[in-house]
Amino acid sequence: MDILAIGEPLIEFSESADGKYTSGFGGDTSNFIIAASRLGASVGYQSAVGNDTFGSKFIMLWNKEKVNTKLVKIDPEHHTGLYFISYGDNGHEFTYHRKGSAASYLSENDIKEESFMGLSYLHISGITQAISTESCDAVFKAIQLAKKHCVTVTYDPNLRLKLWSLERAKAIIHSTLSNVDIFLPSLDDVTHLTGLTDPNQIIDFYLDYKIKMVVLKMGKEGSIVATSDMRKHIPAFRVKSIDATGAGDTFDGAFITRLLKGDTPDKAALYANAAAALSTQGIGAVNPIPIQSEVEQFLNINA
Ligand code: KDG
Repeated sequence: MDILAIGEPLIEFSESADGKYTSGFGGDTSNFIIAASRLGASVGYQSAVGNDTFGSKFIMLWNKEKVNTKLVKIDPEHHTGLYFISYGDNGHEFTYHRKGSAASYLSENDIKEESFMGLSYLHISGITQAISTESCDAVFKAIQLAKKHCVTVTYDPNLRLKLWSLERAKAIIHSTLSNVDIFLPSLDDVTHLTGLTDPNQIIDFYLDYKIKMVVLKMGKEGSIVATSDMRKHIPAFRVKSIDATGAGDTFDGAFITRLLKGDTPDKAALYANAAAALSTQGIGAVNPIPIQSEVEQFLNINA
């Protein structure tokens, strides 16, 4: 397995113009791992779902998407989480029904050393740390084992202030960074976390944590890839966007997959910008995630 992600999947209900809701799939780490698989990586997911209809739908989805589910628990006592996406003047807004969900009961005991042997990348997220103290501890244990087995740790803070306070988020996210190799935040998230607005100052701030690579996602402004001796701005692609839900997760999945395939960081970021742009052309998180040939075709025409 190339990449393992740990986190919570959420059944999605997305509002249409007529006020009706369409069901789909979401959950940042699940979106991420599906993107990586669609773009050519060999992937696995560690999570828990309820013994309910929504849990079964996720298992079917991951099987179809070639995501290894060996580490997905079916929890008979807790439900699969869900969320609603509503659209307003400021883009999308999420309403969660996830408290007490199966994935929020993931704990340190679920994280086993053998999962990290022979693995290339571990992808984790601030959302997995925010949903419960048990799953936050599980993330820290996973990072510790990843480090022990020389697995590259990639981290998206995915700051969701409906799940935890800014103070707690700052404390946990910033203490996670000392063991992170590749940090993939959105500009919006790190503006909240640092109080800074200038992308270069934000990058300097995070490179001081001795993170090997910071990849700043700036939506329509593209992305910046930075290491201690390189910094490059990669412009975004212009597309007709409908819904940006999951675009950051698609970017992360595409970026890591391309690094795995041997791309340089700036080439991987160009590819990830394209994949993320394409993922905004449909409603919801998972449906519009592109496959490899769609990204390649788009790059042939637009790059
Ligand atoms: O990045 C998109 C996710 O935020 C969405 O799918 C729902 O996982 C989700 C969350 O916790 O917000």
